Amino acid sequence: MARSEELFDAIVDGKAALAQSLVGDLLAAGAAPMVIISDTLIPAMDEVGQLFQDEEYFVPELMMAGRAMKAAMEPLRPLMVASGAKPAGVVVAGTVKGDLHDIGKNLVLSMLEGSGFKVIDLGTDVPPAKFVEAIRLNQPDILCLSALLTVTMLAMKATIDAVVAAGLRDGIKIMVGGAPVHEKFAKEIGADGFGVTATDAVAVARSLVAA
Ligand code: B12
Repeated sequence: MARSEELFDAIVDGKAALAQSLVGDLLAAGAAPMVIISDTLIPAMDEVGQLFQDEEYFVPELMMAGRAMKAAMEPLRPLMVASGAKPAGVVVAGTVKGDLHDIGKNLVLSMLEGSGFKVIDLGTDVPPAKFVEAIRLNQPDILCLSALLTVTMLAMKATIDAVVAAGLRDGIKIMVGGAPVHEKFAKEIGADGFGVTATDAVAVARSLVAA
């Protein structure tokens, strides 16, 4: 499917209701959820990021585009879950403390769910202690951490340190990602896996469970 220009513009212009109804139209016309995401929604958010960087957009426009992206994802999420195969593992996930960005994290989690993982989403701005508590409670195979701000990358390390201090590190694999995160950093903070995209997240999660 080529990019839907209407949907692209609806996201960039922050029109949540329109974006959601256009997604409904595309689904009704037979478009695959993942194709809508990869061909239109992600490029639209990239465009929003560029406009922000070029100082054509400011925080209110970012917020509106973020809301439109969330609204567009709503009808897609259950479909991605439904297309999943048998359970592949349990994942506890969240955006780390101080960071409110969740669009990429939600995309990663939708892809993981769609690939058969059971996902426990702790949301955004999650303090290390809350991750530790969720690991104790749910005994997941994987802890998945997302960060979009350079400053909150440090909270990834604090989270991993807290998991180690709680004596839970041996029983779990840790995967990190988000735009500013890179492989060298992931290794330095003691993560087991790192990915750039939501598609990577699935491949990395599968390999961590298999290891
Ligand atoms: C939308 C947005 C917002 C929205 C967030 C809405 C929401 N509910 O998420 C709002 C308006 C709230 C916001 C606020 C801020 N933002 Co902002 N935001 C963005 C923007 C435009 C898009 C982010 C996004 O959703 N991208 C689309 C998704 C699909 O991509 P993604 O998040 O990168 O996720 C993908 C990968 O990274 C990966 N991934 C993500 N997590 C994980 C985890 C794992 C394990 C793996 C494997 C992969 C993975 O998979 C995803 C899909 O492929 C970016 C610019 C950009 N182009 O990235 C700036 C950006 C991230 N924001 C930025 C800034 C500075 C801020 C603010 C500080 C602005 C301000 N002055 O107030 C605040 C901070 C608030 C806070 N405490 O978190 C900067 C960060 C700079 C930096 N390096 O630190 C950016 C880069 C903009 C810029 N160019 O300056 N923002």
